Parts: sequence; structure tokens; C-alpha cells
Amino acid sequence: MSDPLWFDPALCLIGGNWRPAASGGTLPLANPSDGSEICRIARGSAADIDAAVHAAGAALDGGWGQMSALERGRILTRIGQFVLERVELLAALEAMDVGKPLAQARADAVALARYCEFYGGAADKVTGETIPYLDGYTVYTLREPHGVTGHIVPWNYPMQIIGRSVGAALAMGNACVLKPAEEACLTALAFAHIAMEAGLPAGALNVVPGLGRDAGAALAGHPGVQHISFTGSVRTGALVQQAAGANVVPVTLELGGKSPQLVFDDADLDAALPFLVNAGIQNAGQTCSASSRILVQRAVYDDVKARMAAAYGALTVGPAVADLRLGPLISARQKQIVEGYLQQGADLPVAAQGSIVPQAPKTGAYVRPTLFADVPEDHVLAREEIFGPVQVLIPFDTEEDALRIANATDYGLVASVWTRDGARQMRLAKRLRAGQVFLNNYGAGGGVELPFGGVGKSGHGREKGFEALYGFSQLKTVAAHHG
Ligand code: TXE
Repeated sequence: MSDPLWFDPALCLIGGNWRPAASGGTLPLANPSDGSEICRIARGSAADIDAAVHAAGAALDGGWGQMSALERGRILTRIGQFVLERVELLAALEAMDVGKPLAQARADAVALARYCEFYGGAADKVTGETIPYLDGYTVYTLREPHGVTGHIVPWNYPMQIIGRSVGAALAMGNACVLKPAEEACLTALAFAHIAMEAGLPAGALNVVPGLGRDAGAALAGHPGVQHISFTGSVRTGALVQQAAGANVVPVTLELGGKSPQLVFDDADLDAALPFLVNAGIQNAGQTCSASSRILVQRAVYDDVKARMAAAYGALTVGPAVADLRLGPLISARQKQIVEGYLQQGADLPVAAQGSIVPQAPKTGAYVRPTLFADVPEDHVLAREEIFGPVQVLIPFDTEEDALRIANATDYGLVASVWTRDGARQMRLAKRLRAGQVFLNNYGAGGGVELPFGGVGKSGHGREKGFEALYGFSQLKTVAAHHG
């Protein structure tokens, strides 16, 4: 691939200026398709986070803080247009940095643009309310920004996660400090360049790459930050919540899942099949809302198993630029984690595996997508998030069984039900423990309009949709006594 880097990746954006990390340190950024070093990025640390938080505070005290919601919305919409005009550039960066097949990388760039458009349009439509109260009073509410918001973003969907969190935060008039993942931060930097070009005032968005334990921890615990949004692992999410808690700062946590699809014997299996498989292997399974558990009623279990096995047999894995169904995992470390789970499944029947194409470099982080059958509901592969292209098939007998198994993990992000029985759809939609339930589909195309977030260890708070605007603002009640 010709070098798509059109900016200096070794810099942080602080207060509208691109500059090296205060320490002068850098980190290598690897291409997971072949393990080669793409470039070096800034190794930001506490000093850079501190400067970024102050720059964000200054933006709030200055023009950004005074700007009308209409004007903020216009800028966001313009950023969205600029992103759309640069979809190919952004997709090439993401493919190189994350190993995403180009089609997925393009879809992520389009989604980033859509978030900017959605939140650009919504910026001036968030209203308070008037509250009937005692005689002689007029009471109303105002929705105000938190102030400086911290955004700690993982490597699996950098563009989409930046769009949903930074987009909503800016729409509400917050000033953002973004800490992208050390494994993948090129599109975060590119997005910041685009945002500045589209007229975002200096300091409204600051970007500090660096290690999680270093720059990430400094951001989570900074006393000048008034809200933190975090997407990542449960372990790190808990640390972030603890650090923010010391400053009594609210957090939004999105921590992944073990999301089930429930397939009943009256389901339209032709319609279900592509969703059953794709929800497990999209982005090589490194998706917070991946469906890693497929629960199938016994009467159609063998049929579903055979159909999914045939689909798995046709899956190919290769370098991002080959644009196959799956690319590599993000890193050699993630490959090791997933292979560890595959070993723990050595006692289970393998229904089918996809294949790695011969031209995939041996130095890339490739694993074969694997479908396990007849998996006991308490097996480690049925309980833990694997974050790789691995799905388990679990048979069930009754609706109650299906519900019990579906709800039997610590997570609760997404669930889906495949059945033609409308009453069953309604019953399960209520009783499934998840932040989103899909009936006869999975993910609904990922619409930016749909509030998203989990229960249990999947986290708390909601991103996406209009709901996110409430999360990125706080309510003030004004009571006027006029007699
Ligand atoms: O996550 P981390 P990792 C899950 C998935 C994966 C596992 C490990 O199961 O296998 O997590 O991935 C920053 N204070 N998900 O190690 O550590 C870090 O720099 C503040 C699910 O990559 O959670 C990065 O920007 N920040 C998931 C971000 O946190 C810290 C997406 C995520 O890293 C920090 C990714 C600290 N002490 C992984 N330590 C999803 N929900 O989609 C690290 N970070």
C-alpha cells in the first residue's frame, strides 16, 4: 500500500497546536497485517494530559464556551461533510492501523461522518422543560455541558467510538480531551486535523496519544475533568471509574459483552443465518456487541449447526488490503489471548473453521474463525468475552431455558431473538438482561440513532442517539419566585 500518512503522527494536539509529547517520547505503531512498524506516535503522559485539560478549560472560557448551539451544530455538520469527502483516506489509515478489511474501514469512516451529522443536527434541539409548581413560581430546567470531558477510546472501532462520544460531547458544548488507544490512533489524529480544518475552535478537541497506564490513567484521575467516557475492558473500566470517583466525576462505561442470539424452532432460518455468523466474525470478532453465543432450540439445532458450519467453511482471513471477510487481530498479544481460549476449547467439538489465505504474512496476527458446537452453558467459552472470531453453539429446550442461559453471564450488552411468535418476542424483549434487544435481526445496521450501552459488567450510561446528549450534559433547575 502506498503511504497514506498525510500528517505527522508523532504529535499531540493541545490547544490548537500540534506538538511532540512533553517528554519527547514516542511509541511504535504496528501494522497487524504483517507486524511491521507503520510509524511512531507521541508517548503522551501526565504533563501532556494536564496541558490538554487546561487548553480545554481555556476553550470553555473563550469562544467555544460562548458559541451558540446552532453554530456548534454547523461546525459538527461541516466536520461530517469533510469526513465524508475523505472516507478513502481514513479507511486506508484504519486498514493499516487496525487491520480492518477495507470495506469495514470504509463503513466506519461513513459512520463517523454520520455521527457528526446526527449530533450536528441535534445540537440546537436539546431543550429543558417548564415544571408546574406553587403559585408565584416559574420553574424551568436548563441542559448545560459538564465542562471538560475525557474520552478514553479503544482500538477496535476508533472512528465509530470517537464519533459517538466526542460528537455528542461537542454538540452539548463540552471541550474534549481524547486519549486514543496506543495500538491504533491514526484516525483519531486524522479526525482532529479534519475537525480543525472544518473550523472547530482551538482547544475544543485535544488529542493525547500514549499508554493507558500513563496518559489514560492521568486523564481518568485529572481533577480538571468533569466527565469521563470509557470503552474497553472491564478491568480497566473499573480502574477508570475508581480514578474518576476520587474527583466525584460521572463516568460512562462501555465494557463489551457475551451477547446471545436465541434461535427458536419457528424462526426464519434463511433470514437469520447471515446475522448469526456475521455478528460473530465482523471485525474479526473484536466488537463489543459481537454475538459470541448462539442458543438454538433443539428441533432446529442440527440444521442451524450445519448451515453455520458451511458458512464458516467459506470464511477467509487475510491482510486488510485483500478486503476479505476477516482481517488479522489487532496485535500479537490479542492473538495470544484468543489462541489461549481456543486451547481451553480443546475438549469441545469444532463444527467448522475458516481458513487463513496463503498470502497472509506469517508475521501478521491471524487466527482461524472457529465455531464450537454443543458447548455447556457454564464452559469458560460460553461465559467470557473472547474478543476474536469464535462463536459457541448451545442447544436449549424451552423458552425458559433459553432465557436462563442467555441471562447467565456477568455481561448484558445486546441480545437478539429469532422467532415468528409475536407474544414470545414481547416476553423476551422484556426479560432479556441487555441494553439493546433485537427481534428478528441483529444490530439493526448499527444506527447512530439507537441508544447503546449495557447492564451488569457491560457498563453503564448510554451513548449514541439523542440519549447520549443527556449523558454529556447536566440538568440545572431554575425556580423564580415572582409572587
Ligand atoms: O483494553 P483496555 P485492551 C476488551 C477485550 C480485550 C480486552 C483487553 O476483551 O480482549 O478488553 O483489551 C486505555 N487508565 N475490550 O487491553 O486496557 C488504553 O490505553 C485509563 C473490549 O486493549 O481496556 C485504551 O485506550 N485508561 C472493548 C483503552 O483504555 C487506560 C474494546 C482500552 O484499553 C488504562 C477493547 C488505565 N489504567 C477491549 N489502561 C469494547 N468494549 O469494545 C488502559 N487504558
